[in-house]
Amino acid sequence: MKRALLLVDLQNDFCAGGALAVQEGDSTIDVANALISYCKAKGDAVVATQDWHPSNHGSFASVQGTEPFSQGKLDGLRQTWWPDHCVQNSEGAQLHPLLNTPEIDAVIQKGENPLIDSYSAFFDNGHRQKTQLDDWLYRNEIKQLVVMGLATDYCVKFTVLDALSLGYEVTVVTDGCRAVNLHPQDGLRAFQDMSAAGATLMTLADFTY
Ligand code: VGL
Ligand code: ZN
Repeated sequence: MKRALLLVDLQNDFCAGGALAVQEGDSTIDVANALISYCKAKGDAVVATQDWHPSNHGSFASVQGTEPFSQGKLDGLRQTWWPDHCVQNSEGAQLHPLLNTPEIDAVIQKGENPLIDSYSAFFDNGHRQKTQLDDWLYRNEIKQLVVMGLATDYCVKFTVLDALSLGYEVTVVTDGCRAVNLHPQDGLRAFQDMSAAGATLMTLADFTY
């Protein structure tokens, strides 16, 4: 059965010095590069996602005139207001410079609609619109996903939950993920939620040794 490595939002803004830096975000890049080598040698596809917001995105606290990391509602859905991040074509939106990008077969962008946020790489947060990811995987006959990236408690979690509900077999590489942790245990709880929904949790070492 065909498999893809799915690298979630390994972008500058989620790494050190970025607008929405996740603690130890950069440490995921070595894990990603090791998995890229491993997966490519096995014939797997490698897909990366990019959070890709217009500068007027409705999830930005600056757009709403609110404090970053406070909560509100966007298009009827509960929303955390974020610092401006991953603005289309900005440096912060680029994939991390140390990521082995030449090995990436497809880049899927999400979060372009200013009226709704999009944590999952498959759908916006209201499940109103699909990205190109599911179609790309279908065209390439891929039914198994190995997922890692940023951030555990947002884009990784919702990508994995959607993948499971779409019928993919999903493995999450835990040491390739880091969390925002607005609340201290959010990352851990996200792993529990993904596992409870049917994902297999592994580490890089489980793959390579
Ligand atoms: C993300 C918050 C806002 C993520 C994206 O990639 O996990 N988190 N936008
Ligand atoms: Zn975002």
